[in-house]
Amino acid sequence: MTHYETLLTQREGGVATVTINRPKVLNALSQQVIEELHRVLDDQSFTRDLRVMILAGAGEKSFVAGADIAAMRGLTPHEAAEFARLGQSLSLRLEASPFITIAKVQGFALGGGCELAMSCDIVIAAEKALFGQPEVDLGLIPGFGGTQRLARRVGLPLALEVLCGGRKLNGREAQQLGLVSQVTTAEDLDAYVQNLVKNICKAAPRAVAETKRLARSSMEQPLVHGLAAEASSFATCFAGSEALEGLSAFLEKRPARFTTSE
Ligand code: DAK
Repeated sequence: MTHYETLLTQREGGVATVTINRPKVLNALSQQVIEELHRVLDDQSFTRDLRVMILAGAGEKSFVAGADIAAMRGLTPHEAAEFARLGQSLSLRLEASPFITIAKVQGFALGGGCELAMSCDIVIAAEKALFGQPEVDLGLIPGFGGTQRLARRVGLPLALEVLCGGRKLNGREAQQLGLVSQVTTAEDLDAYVQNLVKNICKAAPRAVAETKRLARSSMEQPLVHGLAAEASSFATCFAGSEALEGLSAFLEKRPARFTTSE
C-alpha cells in the first residue's frame, strides 16, 4: 500500500478509510494534504471496485480546521491560484467518483474542512462538531467551493450568515439545516457510519454508482433533462445482470449476490 506523509489509508473489502493525519494542527489542509488526496484518487489499485470512501480527521478534536494558515501566509497570487486549482479539482473528483464518499465529522470542520465535507456525498457528524467558514476573518474568501456549495445546501441567507457573519453550526444545527444527514453522539459516530457503509455495500454496485451520478447531476440541470436521463438509465438496468439478480433474489426470498463489476 502506498505510503503518505499526511494521510492514513486503509482498505477493507470495498471500503476505504482515508484519515487526514495532522492532529497537532487540527488536521489543517496543507498543499501536501491536497496533493496526497489526489494521489489516493489516482491510485487505481487502491480505488478498484471501491464502494465507499470514508474521509475522517485524526484525533477527537477536529475533522479539519481549515487550510493551513501558516502555509498560506507566504503564498503569492500565482501560488494561491495553483492551490485553488488543486483544491477545487479535488472536490470535483470526489463528487464525480463512482463510489460513495462519506465525511465522518467530529470536532472542527472550519473553512476548507467545511468545504471538504461538502464535497462528500454524505456528511455524518457528532453533536459537538462545529461547522463554519471563518475565511473573511483572515482577509480571505473561501477558495475550496464554500461560496458556491454552502448556499446550494442551506440557502442563501443562512449561507451568507455563516460566510460573512461568523455563524458556526454545531452538529445538530447542521443537520436541521441540511448540511449533515445524521448527527450522533461522539461514541456512536463510528457505529452509525459502519452501519451506513454496510447498507451501501449490500446494494447493487452499478445501481448505486448510477444513482449517485443522477442525483448529483440533478443539482446542475433542469428537471426535465434529469428525468430523461433517469428514464434512460432505468431502462439500462434491464440490460445488465444486477436487476435480474436483485429482482430474482427478492422473489426467491434470498439475499441478492451482486458482483462488483459487470
Ligand atoms: N492552520 C494551521 N494551524 C492551525 C489551524 C489552521 N487552520 N487551526 C489550528 N491550527 C493549529 C494552531 O495554530 C495550534 O498550533 P500550536 O499553537 O499548538 O502550534 C494548534 O493547531 C491547536 O489549535 P488551538 O491552540 O488554536 O486550539 P483551540 O482549541 O484553542 O482552537 C480553533 C481551535 C479551531 C477554534 C482554532 O485553532 C482556530 O480558530 N483555527 C483556525 C480556524 C480557521 O480560521 N480556519 C479557516 C482557515 S482559512 C483553498 C482551500 C481551502 C481554503 C482556501 C483555499 N484552495 C484549495 C484554494 C480554506 C481556507 C481556510 O480554511
